Amino acid sequence: MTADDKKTPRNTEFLSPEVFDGKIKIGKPASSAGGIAAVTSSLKISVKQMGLGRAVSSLLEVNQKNGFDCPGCAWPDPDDRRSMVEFCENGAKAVAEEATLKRITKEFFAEHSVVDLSRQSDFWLSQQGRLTQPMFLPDGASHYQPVSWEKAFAIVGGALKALTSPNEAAFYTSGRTSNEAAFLFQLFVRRFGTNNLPDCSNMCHESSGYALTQTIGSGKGTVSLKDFEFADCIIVIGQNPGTNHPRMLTTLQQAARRGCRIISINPLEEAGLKRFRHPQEISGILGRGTRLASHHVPVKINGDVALLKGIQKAILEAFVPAIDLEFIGQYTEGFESYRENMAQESWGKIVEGSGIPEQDIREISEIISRSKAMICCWAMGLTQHENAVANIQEIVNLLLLGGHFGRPGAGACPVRGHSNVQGDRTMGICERPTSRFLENLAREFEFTPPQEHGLDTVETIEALNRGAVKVFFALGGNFLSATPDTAYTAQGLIGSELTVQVSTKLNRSHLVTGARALILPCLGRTELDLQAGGLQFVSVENSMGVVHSSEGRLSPASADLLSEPAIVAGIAKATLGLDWDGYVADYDRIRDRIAKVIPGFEDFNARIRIPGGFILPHAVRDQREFLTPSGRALFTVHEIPRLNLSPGQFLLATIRSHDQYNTTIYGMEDRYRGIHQGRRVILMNADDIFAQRLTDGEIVDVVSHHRDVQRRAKNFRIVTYEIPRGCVAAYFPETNVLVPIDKIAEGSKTPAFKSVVVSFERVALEV
Ligand SMILES: Nc1nc2c(c(=O)[nH]1)N[C@H]1C(S)=C(S)[C@@H](COP(=O)(O)OP(=O)(O)OC[C@H]3O[C@@H](n4cnc5c(=O)[nH]c(N)nc54)[C@H](O)[C@@H]3O)O[C@H]1N2
Ligand SMILES: Nc1nc2c(c(=O)[nH]1)N[C@H]1C(S)=C(S)[C@@H](COP(=O)(O)OP(=O)(O)OC[C@H]3O[C@@H](n4cnc5c(=O)[nH]c(N)nc54)[C@H](O)[C@@H]3O)O[C@H]1N2
Ligand SMILES: [Mo]
Repeated sequence: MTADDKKTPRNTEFLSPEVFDGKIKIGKPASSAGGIAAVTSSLKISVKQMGLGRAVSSLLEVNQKNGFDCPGCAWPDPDDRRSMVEFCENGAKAVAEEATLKRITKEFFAEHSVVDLSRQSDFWLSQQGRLTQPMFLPDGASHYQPVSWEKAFAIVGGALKALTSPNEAAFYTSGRTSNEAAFLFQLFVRRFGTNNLPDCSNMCHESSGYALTQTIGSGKGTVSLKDFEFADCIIVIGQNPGTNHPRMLTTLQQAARRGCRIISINPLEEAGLKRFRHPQEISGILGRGTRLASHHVPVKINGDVALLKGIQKAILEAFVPAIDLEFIGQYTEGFESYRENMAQESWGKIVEGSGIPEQDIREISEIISRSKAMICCWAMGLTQHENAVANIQEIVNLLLLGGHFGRPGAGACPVRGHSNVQGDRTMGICERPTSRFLENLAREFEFTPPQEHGLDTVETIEALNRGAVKVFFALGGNFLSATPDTAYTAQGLIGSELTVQVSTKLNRSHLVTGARALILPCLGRTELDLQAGGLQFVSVENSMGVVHSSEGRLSPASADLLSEPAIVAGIAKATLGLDWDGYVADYDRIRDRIAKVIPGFEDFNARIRIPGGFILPHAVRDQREFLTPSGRALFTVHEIPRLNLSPGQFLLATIRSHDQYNTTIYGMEDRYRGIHQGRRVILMNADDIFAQRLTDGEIVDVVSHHRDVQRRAKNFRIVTYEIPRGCVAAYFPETNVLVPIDKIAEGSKTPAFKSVVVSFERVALEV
């Protein structure tokens, strides 16, 4: 510790080191995904983190029927064809990240001050290994200090009890949390007296849930994995499965081999949608692999409403037999005004808004109009814009037009991110709970839950900045780095009294804290969870509503870790005097209560023990029943958004590289896009680079513009890339400083992470 550290005002200095990475190398984007490189890349990371033996044994357990659920993504597991190793490169990396043999001990925290740590890159922080014991940062201290669990709980309980109102605390959840932990967590928070339950979903698929609930009466996707075997057309829009849901490529490969048409709609032609070389097939290793997308549509960033309207207009103009008038008459409403609006929409605006020529749009609409069973898959490319809800409702319109709901091989498929983000919502992690949910909770637990809606993620940041939230508690995640407007979020967190992070790995949210801070290290999903009642398993819900068990197999990273349910119970006891020891001893007891509160979970403990689990009921999928107020699905009308860019301004989409898991950076490679050994890049069209008098390789600062406020991120290298003109892409979380806190989606309030208006300023690089 230096004298200097003691004087430095804690936390404020580094939100992320903004130094240019001089080692960066740019190659050609890949023409296929998978292949042997996928195996070698994941093995390299796995062996580096865990050594060979542990690498092999842990990978054998992923997504097996009696093993643990992969923490990588929420794509479902096939029922019948689970090969011995359901291999997935990025799943393997996610496991390696958690099962690493590296450890962060109290000596580490004694050696490094918080300010020192905040000077390190996210990659460095991610590489330090697993957190092993609870740590406390007292007011004014420069270093974290060890603390007992009991003392840690007392600190949290004390701070919560001292608040004037329960609404002065906010409780964030990230989507790896199990159903059991999530259920206890929301129960504790509501018994404490608030609905302030922001979650990562607010930044993720909130727009999907909102848009779907309004139009089809359910917020979840309407397909199961089986449907992919019957689809004759699959649209993948605003999603990069090759990196973020690699197991989906196997599903797409099987579909492509059957002759199913796959249409990719994305400003970038991602390698994962071009060809797939299955690493478990000989032809995948030696051959060229399977062609996946038969058509790629390079839509402009946020050009999707325009494009989808164009496709529908063309279908309405030319392919009347393709329109399922019977379905429309029987199950929907709003068709006439929708049709009228489509008829009036101008091709000029459609082509300008989407960046796609009329001819190409007509070609795509012809394929779609021939489909008898179509699935639309989407992810963040649609959900993170101001008009995100409109994006998704145009998908719903397109599906309604052909009657693609409640029919085998057809439906809406929002592809979820975090492996249990959907389950956490089902368990009641939601700042706007339904009154039905609250009634069930009240009946089962005999208390009066708060009725008033709570704060979502963006509102929490604003409340922190107003001083209205004083205690911030996070069950997982990395709130500081994952949220928009990093500097503003930091300011809010720094102004609070106490920040608490339940975590497995070190991240920047441990370094930008309230006056006091706690790190509470927990078991990860890969680890044995031994409680008084014996070994425990947990449950999760995948992207298609299948609930199944997940049981860790590796020895815990440290003897001092607690499970998430145990941590929640500890805090409930310290705050409200609740005795939840029985729940912690035996998670069956939590599941018994879930069964009584949440529809679809009847007989939970028996059904969760069936290998592969059980599927939750879904009115649209199972009965073609639309639970909207009118009982009908809704056609909706949306204007094509106007982009309003000034000269020199571009629309920036902030995206994931191949070597990261959200804010956790596994490595510096984005192999499929040809970006090596660096992350501070701006992918830009060659003609735009020329027109801006920039050059490839030049270093620029990126400045974002919103409502007269400018935000800046320093030192990015310009990279020539196939991307529509006027559009640029760069990685998150480095660019989160640029995302305006007050640019959010209408309805869902999701930050517009994929629609940031930016310009560039040349930098004279000091070498
Ligand atoms: N390995 C790995 N797996 C992950 C994650 C991870 O970080 N790493 N994250 C998990 C999480 S939480 C999530 S939510 C998912 C995210 O999965 P994705 O949604 O696939 O992730 P993103 O990288 O945000 O990119 C989305 C895609 O949208 C495209 N896009 C950008 N703007 C637009 C637009 O305006 N229109 C259209 N049509 N496309 C656009 C981008 O080019 C990109 O290909 O993945 C999950 N799985
Ligand atoms: N610019 C930009 N910003 C974005 C996005 C974007 O596309 N662009 N995407 C948004 C999306 S889709 C999402 S979902 C959010 C993600 O936001 P978060 O979920 O908050 O962030 P993560 O990076 O996934 O969280 C990583 C941390 O979780 C902890 N962790 C890992 N496993 C466990 C576990 O089992 N238990 C506990 N308690 N902790 C664990 C580790 O300590 C790790 O450091 O980011 C959002 N932010
Ligand atoms: Mo996400």
